[in-house]
Amino acid sequence: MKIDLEARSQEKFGRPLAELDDTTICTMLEDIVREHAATMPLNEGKRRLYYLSAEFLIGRLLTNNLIELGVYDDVKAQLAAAGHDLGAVEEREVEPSLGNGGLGRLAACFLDSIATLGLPGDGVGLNYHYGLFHQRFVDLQQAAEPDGWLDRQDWLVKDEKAYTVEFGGFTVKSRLYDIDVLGYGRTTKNRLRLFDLESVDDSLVPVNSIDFDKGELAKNLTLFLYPDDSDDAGRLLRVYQEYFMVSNAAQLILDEAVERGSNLHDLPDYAVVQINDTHPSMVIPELVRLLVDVHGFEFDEAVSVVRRMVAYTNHTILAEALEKWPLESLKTVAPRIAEIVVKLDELERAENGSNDAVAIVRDGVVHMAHMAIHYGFSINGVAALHTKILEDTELHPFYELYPEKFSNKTNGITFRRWIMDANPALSGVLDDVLGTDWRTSCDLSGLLAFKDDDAVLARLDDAKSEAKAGMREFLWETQGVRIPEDAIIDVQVKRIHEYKRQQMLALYIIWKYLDIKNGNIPARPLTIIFGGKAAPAYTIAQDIIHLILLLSRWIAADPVVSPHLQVVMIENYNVSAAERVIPAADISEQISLASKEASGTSNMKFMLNGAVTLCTLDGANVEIADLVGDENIYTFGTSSKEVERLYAEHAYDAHAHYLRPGVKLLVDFIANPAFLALGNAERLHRLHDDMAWKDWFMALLDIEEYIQKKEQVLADYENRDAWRKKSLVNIAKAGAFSSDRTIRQYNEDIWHL
Ligand code: GLG
Repeated sequence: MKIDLEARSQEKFGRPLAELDDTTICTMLEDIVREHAATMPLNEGKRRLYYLSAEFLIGRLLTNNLIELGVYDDVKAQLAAAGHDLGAVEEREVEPSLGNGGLGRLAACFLDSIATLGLPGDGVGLNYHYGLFHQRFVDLQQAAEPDGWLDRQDWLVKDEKAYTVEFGGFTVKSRLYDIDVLGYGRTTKNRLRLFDLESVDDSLVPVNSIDFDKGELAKNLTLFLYPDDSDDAGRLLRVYQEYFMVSNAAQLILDEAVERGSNLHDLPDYAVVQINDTHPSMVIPELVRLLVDVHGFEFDEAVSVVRRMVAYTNHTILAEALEKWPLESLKTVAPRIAEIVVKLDELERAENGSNDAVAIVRDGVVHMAHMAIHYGFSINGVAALHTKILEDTELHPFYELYPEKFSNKTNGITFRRWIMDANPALSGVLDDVLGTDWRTSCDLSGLLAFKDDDAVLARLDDAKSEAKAGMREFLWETQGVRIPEDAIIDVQVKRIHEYKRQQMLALYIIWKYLDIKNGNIPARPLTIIFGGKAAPAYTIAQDIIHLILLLSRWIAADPVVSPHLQVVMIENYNVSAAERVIPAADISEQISLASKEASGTSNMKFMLNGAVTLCTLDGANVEIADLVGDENIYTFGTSSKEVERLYAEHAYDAHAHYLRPGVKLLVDFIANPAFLALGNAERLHRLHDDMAWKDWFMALLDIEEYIQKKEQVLADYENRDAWRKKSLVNIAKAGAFSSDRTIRQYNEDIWHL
């Protein structure tokens, strides 16, 4: 593709490029890319993949698309010649708010890889007008505000397809919007299909508040991702949303299959559906419903068709995320779906001998994951350890029934965004050292040959410094925070959740603070960076944010400690912020309680960008540790086997751990009088007591070993030569975590596109 920005500027605005402002240029570039993408044909193939997901955390698209189209450098040069900086232009784009955490970002990386491999496959989800929420910090606490991204975006294109969705008692019409998904170096494309409500009403949402009228269903279904589910109205709204999503998706799938020549009896030859976690699992009864009620299939045949085209990915073993809906709710939302679910349950009981442990409907509750496993042909976990836990414990009865359905697909990340886009300095070094093949092969192992090459190590080090400078600028401009140039950058960015144990890193900060107070001055400053949102209804997670913000302020105000220790919490952490902070990190904090983090994907992004991992042996950390070897990673903590035993035998005694002198000192610091005076006493007491008495995710079990390990990491950092080698090995081994690899595996084992 050829772009002439000067000509475009004259033609559109009658002015030279030099005179346009950044926002205008940004929109102009988006228009150029969107118009070009509109002319690109879709990836073709008899069978098409539909990746159904409640979330697609796609991030800004402009830079990424320019890279995919191979015109990034040219555009940058044309802008520079006219006195503009593409970096500043990129900052004008508003990040779409269609996702939440790892699951949504994984879906986005997958779309990129599916398109890059030229496979025919679309994402299908919802067009949330206010996204999850926009996080602000007010009085050292999280405030959640509507994220009005939609007004200012330029990528959605209206599709002519539209459907009717029938709920119990009322009917709504949908609208479909598409975002073109380009692949690296490809001339064909896929799409992200986002359904919206025709009768949606943005004005239901007050300014600055995410509380809205949950009753007005025909107007509110697509306003927010994961509306507060702490009460019945909120939970019911989620079921309505999910049914709206899958009913539209199922109608689209049948429609397009017929267009491609299917007679629907052969539907599995034309479509395969990947259910991303349980949110879209009602697509199973919905497909059955459409085949039976609209297309005249016998129930048994409809079930047999659906069974051959639906696959399910499990992303967590946390009970709170394995959805269970009251059958009564389904009856309210979609009575016919409730009927079909009951029939599916009866059929399953007849086939498998009515075993309550694997039942779909039990005591009036519908177990969505169970339905997806019985009526899908494939179930996969997202890292080797996670899949093993599914097979051996969490889903063991299912594994006994259907061992052939189970497989592992270790997660991956797209190198286009997480290195080419996010870290141009490092990409440049890799181009020079390895040639540009790595950009498509994602094989970085050639770097290992340069492990003892001073020049290459120095260049990698320069790239790290450049990334750090970019991050410093970003945090200064967005939050007014200054980070010392020589600081070690230690980062934990992810959703705030007790199992991820941000509270344990907070305890380390308290320890370090006291240690410096005691006169142990570190060799160089340490900057600890957090980022992440807490679900508005998740009180303890909010309390953890409060503690972090309080520590940040407290330490910054202490003249003895602040030159050596700094705590920063990124406000409204999102993909754009991740692209700034991950390339700059020296230490990657992956400290979840073993067995609880299914995979993690930030661990892979940090590694790819040369950070060294400090971790428990959880999720994909286990695979990272195997790849890089003991000398290039720091592991600690109770093993997942032992953690499982402690839970099973109710053998973890939080209070006994709290009472250990070194530990009590740290936990009690949370509720020290000065903190109580400066912060929110209720939050601090609650968090303190929770840790002292409950500590469900066993932070106190691992805290001492964690502190020791971290001190070792900091000491080792001072051996600059050895550290640079560790960093190089981490980059070199990261090829295993390219999402291209993951998608090839999905395609070979499950989709067969
Ligand atoms: C989940 C898990 C993560 C996982 C991600 C993608 O908690 O460990 O990496 O999905 O599979 N809810 C999530 O973000």
